[in-house]
Amino acid sequence: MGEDAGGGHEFVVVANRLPVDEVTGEDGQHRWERSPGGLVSALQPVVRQRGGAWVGWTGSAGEAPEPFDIDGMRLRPVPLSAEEVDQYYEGQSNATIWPLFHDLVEQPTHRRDWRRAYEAVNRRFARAAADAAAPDATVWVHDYQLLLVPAMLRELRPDVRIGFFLHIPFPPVELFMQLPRRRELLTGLLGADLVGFQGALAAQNFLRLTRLLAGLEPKDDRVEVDGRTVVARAFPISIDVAEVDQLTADPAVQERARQLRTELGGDRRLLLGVDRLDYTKGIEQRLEAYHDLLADGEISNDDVVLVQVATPSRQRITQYQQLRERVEREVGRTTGEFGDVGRAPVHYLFQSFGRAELVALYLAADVMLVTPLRDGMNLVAKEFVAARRDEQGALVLSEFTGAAAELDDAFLVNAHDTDDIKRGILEALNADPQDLAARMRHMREQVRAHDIDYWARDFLGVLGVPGAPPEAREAA
Ligand code: GDG
Repeated sequence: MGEDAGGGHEFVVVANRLPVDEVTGEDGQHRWERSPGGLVSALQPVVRQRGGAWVGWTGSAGEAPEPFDIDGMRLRPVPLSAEEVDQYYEGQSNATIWPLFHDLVEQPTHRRDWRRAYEAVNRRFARAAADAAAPDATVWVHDYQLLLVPAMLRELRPDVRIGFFLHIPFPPVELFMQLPRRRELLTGLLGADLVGFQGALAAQNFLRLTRLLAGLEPKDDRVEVDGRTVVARAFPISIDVAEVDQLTADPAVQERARQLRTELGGDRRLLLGVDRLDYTKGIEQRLEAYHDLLADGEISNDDVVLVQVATPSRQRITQYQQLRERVEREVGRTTGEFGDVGRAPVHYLFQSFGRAELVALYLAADVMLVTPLRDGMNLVAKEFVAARRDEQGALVLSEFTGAAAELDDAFLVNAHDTDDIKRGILEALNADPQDLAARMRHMREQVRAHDIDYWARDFLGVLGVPGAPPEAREAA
């Protein structure tokens, strides 16, 4: 089904990671489990329905396993050596492109050996995609680790239709121009027929760059390259609303939310942050704002408590280790100055939690703090809104997230300005409940009408592939 005689696939997803995690069973046997997450559950029915394949890395260095099937998807692992993990993934992807595309929140490192590894690995992914694709197939490439793949793939397979989606921001031209080999990166993206971004600004930055760096003449949302048309548009990504609904309807999750509130001090208002421990997420500024509110006497440890979940991430990169130290120092400072025995002002959790526990936290919170310095979208903000079927709770949201364009009923703040974060928190804490309910209602309508399935169908529709109908998803 969906495969031609040569074994090619009509639809191929290409992403740095395969949608599986390796788990060890009680019998000591290794097996693969589909990874959780909205992107995987949105794409799985489309891939399955079309007899499609997913090309990506398993997450472990060394030889790659043979292709295998999971949930109706053919997975085609791409190998990465330990050195390539260092240079392509942690180096060029996460220590060069990631900080530069996030407005230089941290200084990017430029290294020739990283660039070389990035190019070699991108070529390997492009070859794997070319091998997987049937004649005239559609290939959907994802994210900043694979910016060169569209052009490399087009060279190998001019017959296929290529979509690319960037999950992180696309920087202003002046920043992009700082990248060594910037021209190749732009040319890489221009190999696609459709380049999708999280927001309109990113798409504009990209189109402007095609003029300034490649001398092209973009018009509206498209640009002609070598007699082809490349469309660049915003497709704001979203969440699996049905999954959140299922969890919030679960009595065990609701009970857990009540329990969390009691344990944290029933009468205290709960402020919540949930982020990967990443310097783009503005965790330090948020903690500083909270500290200053306590120091100014605007809030008191008797009345409020902050829970900050900081999921471990990219721990081998120095800047992430340093961030962790700074965050933990700030937590210690605030606890030391304002804590009481048995009553801490901050609960800092450097751990990863299950989905049910996260949703219980969303349900328990009075104020959700989402204050990145720059973020492509931010799914946590949308998950919080989706979880609040009670129409209670306030969202303090950074203007520098993609989500702010859609969730403008949040308490929007300039996350670079601690005073403005303080203002946002106080406004949220002191807001009239009716005002909060009206804001939450609007935000919920927005998220429910634009979930992850909508996003996938929208992108694939513009690319010329109808997305999976909702029935396909239920049958999955
Ligand atoms: C990139 C872009 C864009 C967090 N802690 C735990 C956990 N999470 C889940 C959240 C949410 C996801 O991880 C994080 O998504 P974000 O969008 O907030 O951030 P990034 O990881 O930076 O994602 C971003 C996104 O791609 C999609 O395009 O929005 O801008 O940077 O779903 O709930 N999940 C579990 N345990 C945890 O401890 N299970």
